[in-house]
Order: sequence, then C-alpha cells, then structure tokens
Amino acid sequence: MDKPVVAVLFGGRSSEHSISSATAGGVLRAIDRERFRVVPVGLTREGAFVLEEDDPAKFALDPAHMPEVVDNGTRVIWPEASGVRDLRVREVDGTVRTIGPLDVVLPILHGAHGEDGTIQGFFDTLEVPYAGGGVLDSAVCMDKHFMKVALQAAGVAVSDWVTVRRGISTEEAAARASRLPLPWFVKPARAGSSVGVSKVHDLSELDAALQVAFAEDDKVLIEEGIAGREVEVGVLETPGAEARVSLPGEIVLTTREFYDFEGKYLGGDGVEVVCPAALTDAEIQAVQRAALQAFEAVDGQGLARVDFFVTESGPVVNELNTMPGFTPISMFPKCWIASGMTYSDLISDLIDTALSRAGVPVLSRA
Ligand code: G1L
Repeated sequence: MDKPVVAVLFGGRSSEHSISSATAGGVLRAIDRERFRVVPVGLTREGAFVLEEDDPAKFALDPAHMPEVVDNGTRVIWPEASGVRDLRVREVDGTVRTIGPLDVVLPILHGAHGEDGTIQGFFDTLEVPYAGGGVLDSAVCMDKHFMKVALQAAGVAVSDWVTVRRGISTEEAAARASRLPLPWFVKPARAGSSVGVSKVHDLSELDAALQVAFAEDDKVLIEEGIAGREVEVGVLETPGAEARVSLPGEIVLTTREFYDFEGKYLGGDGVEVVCPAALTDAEIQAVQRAALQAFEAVDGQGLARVDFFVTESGPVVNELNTMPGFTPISMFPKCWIASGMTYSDLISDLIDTALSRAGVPVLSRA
C-alpha cells in the first residue's frame, strides 16, 4: 500500500505565524518518513496557500531570524469534496500540476483561522481529514468564556469569573467583579499564549489591565486568581476507546509572576517546565480524571493540553488548549515523552487517529 500523504500546514494569518513555522520545521524533521509521504504547505500572512520546501532547516527557531512563509507563486489547490480528490498546485505561469491524492492534513496553525475552528470547518467542507481538534472543540476552547461555561456545566471545577465587553467603564467592571477575591487575572477572551493578560493585585491596577486586554479583543474575562501549582496534562483521543492521559508536567516559576509569552517561547528565564511533576499518586489521578472530564465536556477531538491549578481542595481547570505548543521542549510533547512516547511517535499517533476517524485503515500503528 502507498504511504499516506500528509500535508503539514503552517504559518497563517496570526501573530504566531513564525512560531507555527518553526514548530512545523521540527515536525518536518521528526515525522516518520518510512510511514508517511510529506507535503509541506505554507499559509502566508496574506492568506495564500503555497507549496513549501521540504526543508526542516529553513524553518529553524532562531530568535534573530524568525521563519516566515512567503508567497513563492506555487499555489496549492486543495481537493474538492465532490470531484477532484487530488492535491494540485498552480504555478505562476498558470500550469497546474497534480501532487497526488491527499490523505490527511496536520494543521500547525495558531490563533485566528487556525485554532478557532475555521480551518477545521474548511477541511470538513472539503472532506479532507485532519489531525487534532475539530470545529466545535477548537471554537469553544478558543473562547475562554464559552470554555468555562462548558466546563462548569459538566461539573468540572473552574475559577470564578465575570465577562465584560468593550465600552464598560472601569468602575462598572470593578463593581461586577467585586464578588471575586483579589488578585484577579484580566484576560482577552480570544487570544492565546498569555497575550494581553495582566495580574491585578489591587483596584488601582484594573484600568491599565482592561486597556491591555481590550487591545486584543472586544470581550474580556476578569477571573479570581487561584493559588495553586500550575500543572498541565496531555490528552490524546484513542479511536474506539477512552482517551489517554499523559503524566502531568508542572510550570515552576522562579522569578516570573506568571507563565507569559516570553517565558513560553522566547526562552525567558524564571520559568522551568518539569515533567513528570512531583505530585502524589492521588493528585496525579485527580488531575488525570479531571482532564478526561474536561476533554469530554468540550467534545474533545484529537488532542488537548489541559492546564490546572492544583489546590488543597483539588484541581481547578485554568484552560484547555486544542493547539498546544508543539516543539519537542513544549509541555504537551514533554508530557507524552515522559509517558513513554517519542516525539515522532506522537506525530504518528495524531495522524493515525485522524486517518482512523476518517475510516482509512491504519496498518502499522504501534
Ligand atoms: F497535531 C495537531 F494535533 F494537529 C497539532 C496541531 C497544532 C498539535 C499542536 C499544534 N500546535 C500548534 O500549531 C502551535 C502553533 C500552537 C505550535 Cl506553537
């Protein structure tokens, strides 16, 4: 049987274009080429799909020169749900060339049009299988308000919060949030990677925090701060069986106030990712059980990273992420590596799950 053809899709129209491209570089390096035929597809910042070079080194994570998808003129034409089932490209001169039948897309995309469910809906419409989250779980998890509503309704512990919209005065926001004990976290509802998030220690800091958050979104959450260790767990869908949960990892802050953008991606110091986390067996079981409940509560598909605060009265879900950081040193892969998988196994597993969901027989699943 021919190897399944995997389109690794990256770049995109979001502020995390370069992180996506650098992550894809690592995926291109690690993906099992004995099992899969790889077609790298870039999405430019302007929204063009282009055939990319199959060159992991081109997309290395180098802070001095962040990788970028540029329009090279070789535009990708996706298969059509009815009719053409092949992946094709159109060259600048107009000639169309067929790459071959496309089996599955591995979307390494962040933020708008990537993890908010829209690209997933696009591929659903084309009837092209893809790895990772689906339309509903991606859209729900992209919006922190609806994520909390879904989790709370399923009986999963979340921190108490109020949601406010652009135009509200700082006084009104303070009044609405007054039932929440300080400190507060003020967050844009729909931005990732801690962008626009501030910690409010007293009311004098609320106005600035709202301005920073409203710069990112029209909808903002004011959350009670939860005192607890920051623990994260990986969940993987298992076709035909209950989802699997990884060992928990922990974000250990040494000097930073919270795990912000710089700490996550720019190698800022003051943050350590420790996996497996030093927790008791009972604590591990509690976070793993809550992670599965949370995954189910949002109709999780493919994968999710579930982030917790572990408190004396049990784990509280901070958020679910359907497109977690995915470099080999990111928490989600680290948790699975600590649980006995390799980074390459993890990529194969995500692709196999997508193929199996689409009804493609998976021959050499480990
Ligand atoms: F493989 C999946 F499940 F499809 C997948 C897709 C995307 C896993 C992880 C990610 N992550 C990202 O795309 C990222 C841009 C957040 C990496 Cl930084």
